[in-house]
Amino acid sequence: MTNLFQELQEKIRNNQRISDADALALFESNDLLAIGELAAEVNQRKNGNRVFFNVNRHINYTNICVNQCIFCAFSKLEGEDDGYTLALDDIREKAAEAVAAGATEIHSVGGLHPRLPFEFYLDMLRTIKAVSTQLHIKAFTAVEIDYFAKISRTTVPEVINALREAGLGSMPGGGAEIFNKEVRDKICPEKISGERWLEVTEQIHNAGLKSNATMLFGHLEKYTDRVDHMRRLRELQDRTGGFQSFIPLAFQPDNTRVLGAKGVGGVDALKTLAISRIYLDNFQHVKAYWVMLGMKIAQTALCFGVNDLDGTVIEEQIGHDAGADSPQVISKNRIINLIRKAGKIPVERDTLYNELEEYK
Ligand code: V47
Ligand code: SF4
Repeated sequence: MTNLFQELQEKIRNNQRISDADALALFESNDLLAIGELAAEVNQRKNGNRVFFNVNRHINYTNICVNQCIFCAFSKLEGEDDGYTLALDDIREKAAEAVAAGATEIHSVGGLHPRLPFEFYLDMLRTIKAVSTQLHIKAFTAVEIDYFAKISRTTVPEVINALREAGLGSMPGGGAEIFNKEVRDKICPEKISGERWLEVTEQIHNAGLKSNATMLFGHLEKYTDRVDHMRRLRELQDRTGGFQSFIPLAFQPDNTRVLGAKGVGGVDALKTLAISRIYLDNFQHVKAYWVMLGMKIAQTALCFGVNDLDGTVIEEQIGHDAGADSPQVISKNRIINLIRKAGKIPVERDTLYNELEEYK
């Protein structure tokens, strides 16, 4: 074991934080197994041998978006072929399908539509809740919240209150991308800044809602940008404690306008997941989102510090439009088997990490 790994192991065993320089040194190391071993130790202390998943369904209500992020193969401009907006009846049907499939969560995000009024989103939440009050709605990101405040000419706290009253339960972690301005200006120039994403997220947490945090990696960013991104999340989490899980999203390059990006290899994916587990000591959960990683890397990640596999998903569009070759849906049994075959104990959770069933 080299000095770096010995030093970091000591820090971890003494419950000390690793520094930005430590995280950068890990990114620059090629010793994937040593990185994985450290991450697995951190995760073992935090979460033992148990791995969470949930039964959920995605509903992407519209792909029409005023932003045109160059990494996004999902969005369309209004009037373009393949642009769509779901009617409330479609949303009701999808929510009913989800209930029939045993889902406990609806995960719903979409484009920033130029003409839909704020009332549409409130109606959407009410429609889903009318199907089943038991369904937890995890919807919208700081990007949408900021947009809703603009289109309804009100404040972020008022938007959050109205959404909550209509049935919003918590929020997913999208829209974070990479906070560094130089990279962000290249990959999503029209999107709110990293600083604004963090500010809105702080308001979301202060209003008592939990959310997740993502990091889009494998495009134009450098290792230093990844460390900077995680540092800002760790600082915010110190202030609010409102993040549930960290989700590194492996960039899918097909049908996007990111020139020269080839996609994320297995080594980089595992390394990034593992380093995030070691660095983000104040996040309880690190999630391997199988849609972007593929099933085999997501399963392998369970030996590299990851303790959550997201869910059954059903009808994912954002990653698949960009060439993700994972399935559209996986069954609960398949997730349970994947976790068992990694030598771990599958635990079905709800969105807020209440345990529903442990599959010994
Ligand atoms: O914000 C867009 C990303 C995100 C691409 O919180 C892409 O539980 C890869 O945030 N390649 C949406 N990624 C997905 C998301 C998410 C997913 C699963 C669980 C949770 C959670 C959140 O997808 C966007 C953007 O960062 N994205 N295009 C692409 N080509
Ligand atoms: Fe619009 Fe989101 Fe796609 Fe950006 S990532 S173009 S904000 S849908």
